[in-house]
Amino acid sequence: MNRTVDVVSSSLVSVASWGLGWTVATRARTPARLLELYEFESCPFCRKVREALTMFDLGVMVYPCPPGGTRFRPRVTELGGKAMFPFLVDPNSERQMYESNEIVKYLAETYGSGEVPLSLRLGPVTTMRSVVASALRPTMGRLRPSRAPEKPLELYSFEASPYSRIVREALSSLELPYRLHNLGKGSAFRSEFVARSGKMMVPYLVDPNENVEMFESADIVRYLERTYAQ
Ligand SMILES: N[C@@H](CCC(=O)N[C@@H](CS)C(=O)NCC(=O)O)C(=O)O
Repeated sequence: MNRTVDVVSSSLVSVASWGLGWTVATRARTPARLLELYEFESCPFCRKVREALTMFDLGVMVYPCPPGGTRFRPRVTELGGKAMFPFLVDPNSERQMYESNEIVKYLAETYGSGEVPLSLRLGPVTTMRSVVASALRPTMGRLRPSRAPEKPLELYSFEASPYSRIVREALSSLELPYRLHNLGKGSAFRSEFVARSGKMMVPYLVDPNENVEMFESADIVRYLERTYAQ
């Protein structure tokens, strides 16, 4: 896709999503063990959970499960009994769950203030604007054959960042697992990130397999394709 069209349409997704996942609403307590989310980038229900994660300032381990994917989808069926996404695993409480609204409520009650932000509890309205947002980039994040990395990658991002979305789509389509560090506006983790990377800009990819750390979405996507696509 032409780069300008790519960035403009990704920005439109953020607008259509009401900009949710731009700022931290209420900082949650950081779980002792990392939460695990099985999802895919274009899924509107998964987006609601990712928005909540940025709004609660929570990181998560992402296992991408694009339609037709074979790397992590079977694990979801094994654990939960069906291939439906999003699927959250909390190793702290040993809870596992489907249903985006249930997951958001669980996160708010277990790690946050107990309250789900109003914008995420408008029922069908909350869901419909996410469905519309997904329709703006229908072909992005489709499954592509890839080689699995030995160690998971790491991505510094926040949900509404148009440039980060382009990278998340690539990670999703290549089924590359990654630790997602959410750095919404107001995140408690921004200063730590700046100390590591030198400036506050996302996306920022860390690949411990190749000792690579980089900014710039276009460069990151090119790197992922060159290194992992088959
Ligand atoms: N009510 C569920 C709906 C979840 C749902 O329908 N997810 C779709 C993806 S957007 C799904 O899992 N489809 C089956 C598949 O992808 O194989 C929720 O809010 O989590």
